[in-house]
Amino acid sequence: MKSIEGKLDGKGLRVTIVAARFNDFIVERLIGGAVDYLARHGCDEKNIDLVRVPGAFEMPLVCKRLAARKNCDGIVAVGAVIRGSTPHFEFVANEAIKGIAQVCLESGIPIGFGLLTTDTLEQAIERAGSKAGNKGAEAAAAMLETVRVLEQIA
Ligand code: INI
Repeated sequence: MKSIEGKLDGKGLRVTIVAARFNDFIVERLIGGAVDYLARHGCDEKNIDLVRVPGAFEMPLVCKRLAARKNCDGIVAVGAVIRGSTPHFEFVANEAIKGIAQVCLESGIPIGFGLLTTDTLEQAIERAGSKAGNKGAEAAAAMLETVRVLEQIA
């Protein structure tokens, strides 16, 4: 059986993190998780750019523009949509999820999906570096692995 796997190796990769400013308190921790993960997996911090956008709704458009420029190997999108304080939670979350998936498929650039969608602030805190891990780091790992898998599938 031939098995193809992507190494979690960020050496030589150029990565852009797209971060929503909404729920900044949570998102800063997701950014920190992503940068820490990338740095610990060989990515030179000089090759990591950070682009801030107002909220999750704006993430797909900015990811689309970044992907079209073709000067990064992968994108990590981080943000937090929290139902408790968001009457239009479903709309914002759904548009962000759909849009990012579409950009990813159309551009062929791997996008690590680090958008938290939670019912409460407490759940968001849990996923932003406390007891349920750090979704920013997980998204960075997924992006790295996907970049390396795609390299092997010509
Ligand atoms: N954006 C978020 O990233 N998270 C949220 O929880 C949120 N809430 O609560 O509404 C949110 N709204 C802003 C939205 O993403 C846009 O920036 C705004 O509608 C302007 O287009």
